[in-house]
Amino acid sequence: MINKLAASELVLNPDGSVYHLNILPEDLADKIILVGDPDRVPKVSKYFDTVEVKKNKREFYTETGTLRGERITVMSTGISTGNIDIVMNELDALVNIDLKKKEFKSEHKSLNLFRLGTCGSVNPEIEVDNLMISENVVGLDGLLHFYPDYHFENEFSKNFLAGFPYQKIKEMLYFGEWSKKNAELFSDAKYIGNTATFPGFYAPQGRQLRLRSLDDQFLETLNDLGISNFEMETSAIYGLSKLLGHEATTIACVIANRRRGEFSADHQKAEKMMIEWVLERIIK
Ligand code: R1P
Ligand code: URA
Repeated sequence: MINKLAASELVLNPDGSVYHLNILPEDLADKIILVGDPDRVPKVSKYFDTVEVKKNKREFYTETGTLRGERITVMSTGISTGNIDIVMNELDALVNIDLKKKEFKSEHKSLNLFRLGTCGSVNPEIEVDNLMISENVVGLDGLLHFYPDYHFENEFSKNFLAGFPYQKIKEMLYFGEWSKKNAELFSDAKYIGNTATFPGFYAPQGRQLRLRSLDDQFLETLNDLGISNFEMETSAIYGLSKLLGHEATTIACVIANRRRGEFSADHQKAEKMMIEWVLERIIK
């Protein structure tokens, strides 16, 4: 195995920080909250007792501090699995690669990742402004096919593939699941379900403004195959966590019910409830 990484492969800033996240190894806690929206970062860190690091570049905003004596990081990823590819690889490099020597470390460190996102439900029974934990995920974004060592299947994935009718898209599907180690933290969640991650918000999620999407039954078909909700990051977070040896769980507030055509009347309130609910459970 090649162990010394070229400057073009592991790209660093002049201060030695990783290229996009713009942080150094000491800026990162082992427990990390990932949020899509950069504006959600201070909404999380306002609950911290101390904040020692505040850094940013592009859409990647990081704050690290302590809560009830435990070190914790909150970081924004921006939208979509393309960004998650950057976030996951650079987070892993920060803990598992010696950035000065550009060599892999002999000891592996596992990070504990919690995505706090928003999502749209495709089950008419799932009420907006409640929380959904992603137990299984199907990726329709294709990212993990660029990592040939990735393979994941379970009962959910087998049943989903057997029933999936869109032949052109079937080839790009891949699957993942939540961190079983963290599952008990969230056992009292209102909804624990199966998430579909898409490479877009409009036609990929069946929305039609001036352009048509695949078909008018898209939401119903996916719901019949066991999907509860749609969003744009979890497949890559779960897939890359499995490959790199990290624990990951997605918690999202349902802000849209796509089958009923409803959108949250106050999604800021739902977001606040999610942040408090998660912090209560991940830091005792
Ligand atoms: C789309 O509006 C964005 O919202 C959801 C989707 O996954 C996508 O990133 O998550 P966040 O609220 O975390 O960004
Ligand atoms: N985020 C998404 O990706 N889709 C929705 O419908 C709502 C939030």
